[in-house]
Amino acid sequence: MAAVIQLSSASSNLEGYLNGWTSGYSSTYGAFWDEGNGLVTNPLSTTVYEQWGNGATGGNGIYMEGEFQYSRGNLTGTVDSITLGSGFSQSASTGFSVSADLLITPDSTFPSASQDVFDWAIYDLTVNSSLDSLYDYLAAVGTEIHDTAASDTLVGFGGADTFVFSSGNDTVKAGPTGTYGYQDGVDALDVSAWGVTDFSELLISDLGGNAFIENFLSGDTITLNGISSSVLDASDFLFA
Ligand SMILES: [Ca+2]
Ligand SMILES: [Ca+2]
Repeated sequence: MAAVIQLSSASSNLEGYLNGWTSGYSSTYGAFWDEGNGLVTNPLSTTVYEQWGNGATGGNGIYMEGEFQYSRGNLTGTVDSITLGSGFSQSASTGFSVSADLLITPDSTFPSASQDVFDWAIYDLTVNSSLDSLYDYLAAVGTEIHDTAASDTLVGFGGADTFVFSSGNDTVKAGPTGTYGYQDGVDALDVSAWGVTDFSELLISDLGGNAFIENFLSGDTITLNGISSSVLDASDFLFA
């Protein structure tokens, strides 16, 4: 299992997006929400909440949806989605809202019954206004990162990432501390949407110290920053 990350036009440059989101985010210590109780800042361990959100009104914010309980720093239950965006708002009647810039679908292993990396991610967002522990969580579970049809800048994390390319001239590189570029032997490159069925159909070269992968039929490309093309072989790719 892995967390699934979907970029949008707003987060197409994921490196720039994560830096900008962090600088425009300030924790208001967050709140839980469910339809029956509205917004709750001191959650009860006996209540199942449907949302948790954090951010200053009108600024960058985050909220998650699912069915979860919270007690003494320990979130349990299921989280279905995590959304990062701008224009944060909260309402007792309808819960939280942000522009849906970056959508993360968590894997099913977290949050677990005990305190875990997912809880630290919430803690870091709340106490330090930081995504650092969310990056640690994404490293722990691995990710599937889906690009947009345009040209994107993707960043990975410390675990096994599968970068899924649709089209465009995309780049994979390290972003903020705790994010990573392509890690050979750890990460995978999914070019199945290109319609490429075999390694020999890819044109691979070195360009300015980066590995450069071309689909010469469509003109779609992938640049792996700081990677030598010599390390790439069929085992690094997922084909159609
Ligand atoms: Ca990785
Ligand atoms: Ca793309």
